[in-house]
Amino acid sequence: MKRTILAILACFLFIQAFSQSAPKPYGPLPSKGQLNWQAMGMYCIIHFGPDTYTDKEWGYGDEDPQIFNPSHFDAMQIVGAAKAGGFKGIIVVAKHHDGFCLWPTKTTEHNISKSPYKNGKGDILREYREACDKLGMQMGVYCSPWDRNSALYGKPEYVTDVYRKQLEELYSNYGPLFIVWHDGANGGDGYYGGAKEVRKIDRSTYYGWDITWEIARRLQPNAVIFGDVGPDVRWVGNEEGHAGETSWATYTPHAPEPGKKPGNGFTKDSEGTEGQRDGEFWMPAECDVPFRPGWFYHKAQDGKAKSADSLLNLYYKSTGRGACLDLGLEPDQRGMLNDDDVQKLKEFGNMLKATFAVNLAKGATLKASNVRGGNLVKFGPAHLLDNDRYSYWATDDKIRTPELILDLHKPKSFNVIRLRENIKLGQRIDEVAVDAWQNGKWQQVASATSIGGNRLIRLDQSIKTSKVRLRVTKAPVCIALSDFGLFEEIKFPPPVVHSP
Ligand code: FUL
Repeated sequence: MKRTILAILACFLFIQAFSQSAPKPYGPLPSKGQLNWQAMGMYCIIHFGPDTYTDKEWGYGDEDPQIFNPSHFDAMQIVGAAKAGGFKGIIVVAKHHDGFCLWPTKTTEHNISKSPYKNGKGDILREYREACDKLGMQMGVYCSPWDRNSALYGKPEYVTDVYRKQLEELYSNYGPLFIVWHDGANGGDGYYGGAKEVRKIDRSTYYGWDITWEIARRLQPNAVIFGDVGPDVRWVGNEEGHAGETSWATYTPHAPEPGKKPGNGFTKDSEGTEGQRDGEFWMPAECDVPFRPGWFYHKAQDGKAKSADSLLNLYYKSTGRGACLDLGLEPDQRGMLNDDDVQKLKEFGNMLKATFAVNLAKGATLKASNVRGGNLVKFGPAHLLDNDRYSYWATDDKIRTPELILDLHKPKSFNVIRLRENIKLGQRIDEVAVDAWQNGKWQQVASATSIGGNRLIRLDQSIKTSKVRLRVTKAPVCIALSDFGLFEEIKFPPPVVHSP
């Protein structure tokens, strides 16, 4: 009899442990491509083309292809430097506004096959692809919608016979892409096949974005589509590399003129900085910023690339606010990154690696005020420390503001706190506060809003404590938190440069 009761009890406990259902997802949810993008956190965009040789930022479109002649183009050096910086991928600017295509396209004569590079047999996209594959980096492309070289620009044929065909070539021939990037700069003066005039387009309708995006969906189903209007990743609204202190992953783009459909280059840009809590779409922000002052290389800007420290600062304000950092790299006329740039990238990468190598919360004893269904195996707080973005601590449906105490067993010093939600279940947490046990009582040391896929809180100074408390102070539903981390920033002294 006793045995039967025990067996029933064991059965009951077993069923309870594995039958508790997961929290219902909340709001818009990320796609597979968006999950990959979120986990990347940082990548680079590389501007290299006729502007590199004319010292311009926006080529007029009349540049002679003969000027494009890098003596030492080295995709491995460029992608390798990005990798050493901790970046997970690169976006190749395959065509900028000047219309010059860095791959041998069938859509226009204005392309690399008309340049002296490799006697007209070169293909920069192919070289980047090979380097990315060798180095385990992801690749994306940017093909400027605005084309100041094309005689057809402004007519419907430009979109149907040139631009969309270029996208088809890029999406078909260069392997799997993690992102396709669309810019908002559109229309204005240009060469336009010799017409040399101003051409204005209706930014709301000209590119037929819904149809244009279908090409990416068909040929690159796992790529995210970036633009002012997403639809997968939104522009943050500035080119300084930072998101808002509060930055929601959800967003509804609005046109600046009432009654019109928003388009790239035709949104209320500033709304991208914070997004909206009740935004209609899962569309987190990308923060783009050039490494040097310009997007293209200019000799006069040698030595002016951002320091490792300022990159770190931007990292907290972008990646640390649930966005991705997109850093512009500028190869020079040889087709390589300048030594000073390479060195700064490396320093930044080393700092990140060293800082985030050890989660000081590991090994802590965790006490949660509530665990969903009492089911520690499935929803317990231990999941916060397992480095898995999708295993998580969840609470009962009614519990929206739980607490967690971490006993670190001995005093530890940290100045960065990391929180991540399991975003497969949506962005659920509005606000949190963190307390440290100091002089026999809890002392609030930090607070943050809009948690999402990655939230880093950098404290003004390090704190030494043996006990930490996390309080979720506002959430519309029960929580699904996947990560809690404590880190101590590690900086290296600048390396000694030996002159030859
Ligand atoms: C901008 C462009 O106009 C710049 O030249 C650069 O390509 C940057 C990434 O996007 O809007």
